[in-house]
Amino acid sequence: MTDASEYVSPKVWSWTKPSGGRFANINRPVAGPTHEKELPVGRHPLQLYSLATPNGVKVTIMLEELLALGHAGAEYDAWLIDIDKGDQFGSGFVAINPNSKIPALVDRSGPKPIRVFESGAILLYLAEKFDAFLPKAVAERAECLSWLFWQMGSGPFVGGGFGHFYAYAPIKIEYAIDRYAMETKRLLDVLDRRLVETEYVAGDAYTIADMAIFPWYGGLVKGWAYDAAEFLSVQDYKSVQRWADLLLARPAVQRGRMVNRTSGEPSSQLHERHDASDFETKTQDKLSAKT
Ligand SMILES: N[C@@H](CCC(=O)N[C@@H](CS)C(=O)NCC(=O)O)C(=O)O
Repeated sequence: MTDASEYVSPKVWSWTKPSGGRFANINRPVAGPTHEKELPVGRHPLQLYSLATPNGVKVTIMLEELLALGHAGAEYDAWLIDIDKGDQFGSGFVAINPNSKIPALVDRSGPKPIRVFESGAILLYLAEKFDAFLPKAVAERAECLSWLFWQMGSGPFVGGGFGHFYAYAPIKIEYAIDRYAMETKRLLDVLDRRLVETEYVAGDAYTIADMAIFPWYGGLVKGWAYDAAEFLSVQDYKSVQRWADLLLARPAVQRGRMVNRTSGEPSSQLHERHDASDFETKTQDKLSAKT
């Protein structure tokens, strides 16, 4: 591995060697499918292809919240896309998300299937379809969308920046860790100051902005992300902690966090969800007890 201080960039970059680190086997500089693979389709109107990363969990929380509100049309099949194995590069997945990243949703309730990719677009699509978790009044709606897009814009600094260089990169680069730790702490402070003023991110009501922000920043303050709780002094963000506890107390949030989860306590892992009863009968602890 070249020492960071010795690297001199060539005139033209080319893909000559694996980049190393946690995602070396899936990182590549081109788009498009690597292999033919159809996606499975279940019996429900909504088909979700995902994994329980922070971006995936946003959508399963929303779907569980919609079902908890009584929207039967939000019934869904959640299929597992294993990004470490390259499932996101199968032809069927690329056809519904040309960007090859989870989550991706197909709405099959109408005459023609509708594909939706990008977690923020999926939250907005579902909120509009079911008229839920998105304020109608202009000012409140603008606030909700502002925070939703704040998360979408800032997420890569937390995940691709801080998380990557602190936890996954094959070498520790002080400059990169400093830069992204500083930005991640600044973002936590932005959120903390907002949550001193309001109960939920967009105001008095629980909205898709909370669902988008919770898996990322709630995950950071609860110590679920990158083993970085101490490093980032997450106990200092008291209002983010208060808000994360408020969301964690919601049964739909608890269920949403379990769907497509492949790590952690076996009782918290529901690899695929095809029926509401799966939470009772198909978590990994129950499945391995049967074998
Ligand atoms: N902006 C996208 C980001 C999605 C994303 O980064 N997904 C990651 C997992 S959290 C992924 O699928 N990575 C696979 C890859 O990069 O090949 C969204 O919010 O939907």
